Amino acid sequence: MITLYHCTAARSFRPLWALEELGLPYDLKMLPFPPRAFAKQYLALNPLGTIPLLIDGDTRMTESTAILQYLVTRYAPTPLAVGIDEPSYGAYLNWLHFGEATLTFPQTLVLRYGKLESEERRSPQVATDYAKWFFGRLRVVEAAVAASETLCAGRFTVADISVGYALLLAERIGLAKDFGPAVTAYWQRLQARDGFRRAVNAENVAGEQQKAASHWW
Ligand SMILES: N[C@@H](CCC(=O)N[C@@H](CS)C(=O)NCC(=O)O)C(=O)O
Repeated sequence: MITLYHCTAARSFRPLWALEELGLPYDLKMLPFPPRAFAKQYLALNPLGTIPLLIDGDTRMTESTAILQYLVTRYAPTPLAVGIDEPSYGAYLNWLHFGEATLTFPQTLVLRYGKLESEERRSPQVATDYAKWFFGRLRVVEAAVAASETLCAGRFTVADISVGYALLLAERIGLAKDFGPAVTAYWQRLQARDGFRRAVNAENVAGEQQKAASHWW
């Protein structure tokens, strides 16, 4: 059985969503955020203290987009992956990693210096600058989803989960009001998916049962 360590609305939502889309059984362990402060026992499992941690037999992974790639190749075949022989293979890998490496990075600074730090350490300048940086980068998503329902391959893939999580995070930190029209419509389509709704429900149910949901927004 796959075990996923998760905090509400953290990057571990990517693998949670993928597990629901794939219909795989899993055990969801909820932690308060940040675990390094509020669940110190977690450091014995993941010395980084970061979320996600996915354990599947002897496999242990802590990078959310690598976990997406792992799940759709380890539990293949699935239309959620783009095969090496498909023309969109390169675009697929690019979007898959773009979601974390290019989009989520500036959001992290908006979150940290806009909300998480103590009052005296907050920096509206940093938060504003990195919000602008995020929107500059989001322009390529706006163009892609204005032209197509999904990012690549003419179907929903884990690349959409990777970028979709960045949109979820943007909403939680107050940036969604400035999405362009195509990204707004794309984000609505993603949220309407059964797999997305099941993931949100699983997060809520496990959070309630384990009394661990500590919200950071
Ligand atoms: N690149 C990693 C980043 C993991 C990460 O930084 N996760 C955040 C939550 S969204 C975290 O654990 N922050 C708490 C901390 O750094 O102590 C990924 O994509 O999974």
